[in-house]
Amino acid sequence: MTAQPAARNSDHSMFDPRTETMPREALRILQTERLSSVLNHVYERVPHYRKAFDAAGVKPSDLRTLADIARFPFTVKTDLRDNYPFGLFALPREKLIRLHASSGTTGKPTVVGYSPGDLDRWSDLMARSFACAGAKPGDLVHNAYGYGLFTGGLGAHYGAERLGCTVVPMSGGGTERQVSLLQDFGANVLCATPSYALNIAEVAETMGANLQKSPLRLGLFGAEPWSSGMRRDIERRLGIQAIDIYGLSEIMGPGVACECCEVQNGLHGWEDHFLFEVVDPKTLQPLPIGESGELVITTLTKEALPMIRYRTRDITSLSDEPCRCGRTHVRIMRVTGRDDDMLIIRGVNVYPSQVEAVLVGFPGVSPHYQIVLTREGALDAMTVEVERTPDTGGSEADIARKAEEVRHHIKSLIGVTCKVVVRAPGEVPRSQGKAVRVKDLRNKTNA
Ligand code: DLL
Repeated sequence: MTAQPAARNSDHSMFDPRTETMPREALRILQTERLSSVLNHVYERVPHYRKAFDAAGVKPSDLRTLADIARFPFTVKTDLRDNYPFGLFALPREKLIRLHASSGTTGKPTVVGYSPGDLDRWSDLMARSFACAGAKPGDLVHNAYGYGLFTGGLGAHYGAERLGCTVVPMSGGGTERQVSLLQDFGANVLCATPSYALNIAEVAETMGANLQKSPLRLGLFGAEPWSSGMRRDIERRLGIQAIDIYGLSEIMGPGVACECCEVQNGLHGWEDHFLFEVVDPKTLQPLPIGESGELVITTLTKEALPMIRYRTRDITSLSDEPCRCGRTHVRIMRVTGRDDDMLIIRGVNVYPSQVEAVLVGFPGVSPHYQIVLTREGALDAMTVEVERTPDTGGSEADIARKAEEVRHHIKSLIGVTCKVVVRAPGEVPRSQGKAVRVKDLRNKTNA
């Protein structure tokens, strides 16, 4: 292999500089080798994949170049549910040392499992992500991701330890206590969902705790979509740099991709362990790099639960433009929503993140919101519940004026007609983990 180019910042901030700056051609060769091996692994060990490959008329040996991946079938969430709980595992359950699960809104949970090697690689990739975000060995990491079946808590925990940080395993909830310990311990790094980070910032303000003056300088936020307005708000209120981190349990958990603190424009997806594609969500045909569509991921090194062409439902695009940080791995642009989050209100397609983008920074309203869907006759109707800031007037006339301003803004920027309800400060439910942005009452309301 040719010599690796020196990375601009290899002196301090990369966890694995050699791999993170690998020339793209070398990465492609590595991916092809690993892909071929994982296709063989699942064909031999997982009846579901053998059946699916046979039905599609492909064999692992048909893979000659990376582009041949397009001949292989997709995997979807229902494949995991249909094989509940352990049917897609490529190793006997006794060889696994950890299970996680995501609850989902309907039916059985999705169960995922890890071999010792899988956990080791996950810790490395999370350590890589922490370092990419700007964390350093010796930092004190306050981890407010939920511990338990959710992958956020333990994923961040082991990654931060692997980097050499001191971890405070807080989990979510008990927000006053979180604020006190953030201050008392002098945390440098906060891990949380963005909506919970905002909740922490707000509680700190009401407690009179000035986190902006504390040693806190960095946040790794993910597990739900968030807008750039929300990022600015969190950065201002906590006095930190807020970094976007992405992942999903079916693929590993957090740490599949992470923004670099140098550029913060797209999340480096770790291509030595994952193959990323973007496909048209309707035709399922691969799209050229740069075009927006559904992200599809194949794991290249997972032993217990390899995933072949997993349809994430997340909408994004890829960029292979060189990044100033020196990392060569592809960038996954900010995930603004899932295709199954899309609402169709009177014929207009709306993502909750678009509503958020209108609300964050809007004068007189706080960035807490909820979208309530109801049915009016044959049509879906959307009510946006926002909250006035404590310094905004609460008279009937003030509230009516604010509601009209917000309604008008949503109509002119997103093109959708909705009702707006302005609530008093503190009335919109606060998040402790993943925020519930949409309350769907359509089956309960039919005028
Ligand atoms: O949310 C893993 C995670 C934990 C990622 C902590 C980042 C930080 P799941 O519960 O399986 O796993 O949910 C995965 O959450 O398909 C996206 O729709 C969404 N998601 C995750 N990260 C982001 C992000 C974890 N940075 C699903 N931006 C994914 C937007 C995200 N959406």
